[in-house]
Amino acid sequence: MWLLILFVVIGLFGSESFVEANFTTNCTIVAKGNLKFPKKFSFGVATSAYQIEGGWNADGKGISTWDEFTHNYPEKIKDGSNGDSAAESYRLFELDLQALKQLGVKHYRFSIAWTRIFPTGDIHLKNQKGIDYYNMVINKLLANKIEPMVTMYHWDLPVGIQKFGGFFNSMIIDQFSDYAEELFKLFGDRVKTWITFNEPNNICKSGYAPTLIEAPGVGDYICFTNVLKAHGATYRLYQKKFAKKQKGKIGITLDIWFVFSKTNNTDDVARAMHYNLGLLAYPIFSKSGDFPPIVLKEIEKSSIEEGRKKSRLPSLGEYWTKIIQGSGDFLGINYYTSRYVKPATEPMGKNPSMERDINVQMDFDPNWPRAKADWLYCVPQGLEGLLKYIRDEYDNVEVKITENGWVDSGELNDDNRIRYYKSHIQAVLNAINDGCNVTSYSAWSLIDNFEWLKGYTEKFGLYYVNMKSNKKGRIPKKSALYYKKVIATRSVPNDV
Ligand code: PNW
Repeated sequence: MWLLILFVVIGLFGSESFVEANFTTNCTIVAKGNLKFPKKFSFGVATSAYQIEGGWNADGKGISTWDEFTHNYPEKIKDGSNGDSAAESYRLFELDLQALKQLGVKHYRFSIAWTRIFPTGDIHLKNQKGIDYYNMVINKLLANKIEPMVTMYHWDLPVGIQKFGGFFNSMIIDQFSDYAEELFKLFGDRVKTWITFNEPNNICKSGYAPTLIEAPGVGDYICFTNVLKAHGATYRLYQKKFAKKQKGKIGITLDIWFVFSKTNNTDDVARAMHYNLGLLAYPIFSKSGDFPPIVLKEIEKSSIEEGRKKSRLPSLGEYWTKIIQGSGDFLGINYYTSRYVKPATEPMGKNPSMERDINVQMDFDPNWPRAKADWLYCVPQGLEGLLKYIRDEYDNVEVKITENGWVDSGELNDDNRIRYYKSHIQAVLNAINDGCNVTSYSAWSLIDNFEWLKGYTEKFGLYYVNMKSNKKGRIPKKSALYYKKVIATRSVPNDV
């Protein structure tokens, strides 16, 4: 009997069912200024290789950490699934292309699977079939006037590289920049927008880097440092050997929840932003370089108090500070949601950990409508706030929104996704009207795909894909037609 009651309670309040706050009033934002996006503004969509391609061992592809992780630990994925076939974009790119054309996008952000081109990760062994695949993708996009925006690394590390320690070993600096150099040689004549890393935060901190050893407060900082060095080295290499001829732009994509303070305490907001965005953005985009001074100072102090000889987050040093400072032509931003912050009353998280170092409480507003994922609330004013923060803090650097999207169970009649897009695209337009240097927007995602630890239980696509069928047709959801209208009119139609 008690068990039954427990099940009913879990059923009612478990993560699957939740009270949807009022969308029509709380997922909106007021339009300010010009109602049309500038002519040059580029609308597109984004995907990543492991999440859509399938063909996990097709045509000589090597094994990545995600192949290994999902095969060895299916119980860690919500539905026990994996990306072995996913939406089969490796076999069915033509279907993606039709969807892209139907939407009328100006660019397509996709990622290259390192193991498709270099099966072991090392550049001495090249897989021509993998190269052929990405040549085909790039050429077909260009033939249809769709610009390729290429992410070099979206979490699928070759196991051959992981064997050396992956991002814990500074060898990754050469391993990554060697790989990047090959990509410039192979595709740089046609690809003009490169993103080195997608969300180092997730690479270094969470279950999204499944094979990394957990060592919070130490390992994550080593990983950040190596990512920054690999990024900086790659940028310099491009400038030295390719920029003059290829004339492309190189950036990095960072994920960030914007934060508000209920008491309007600007110090709380500034501290949280220096840790959550600044750790990676400040070394690249600030005038002084290196990690934010407040972060360096606070972590050094805690480290000494913990009885260590030196800081868990050492300065990047003169040599690397110089290489990394200014090593971005644009800042890629993945924005999904926001939080309220206030200083913690009790020490947060494990000792040591980044959570303990930041030591702020994160809260949400019960009025914010929640998506199927327990972390995603609709907060469009957070996107506008974030863009203005970047404008003021980082000298109005060029920003490309590289991801933004809403998760549900995959319904075709997805009015809530439309409401989310409508308000967030309006937030971008408001920010542009207020002088923010935002030049492009990529909706996440073109098609339903493998949502990492959530498998196929959470869907972000503008197009529905029946993962069980062999045909895997792409069916436009209502939101795809809405986004098509946004692109065609360069405005924010009032459909919902
Ligand atoms: C991004 N969070 O990851 C990734 O770049 C995509 O591959 C992914 O499918 C998409 O967002 C949706 O999840 C994130 O918890 C994962 O805040 C988690 C968070 C943010 C971004």
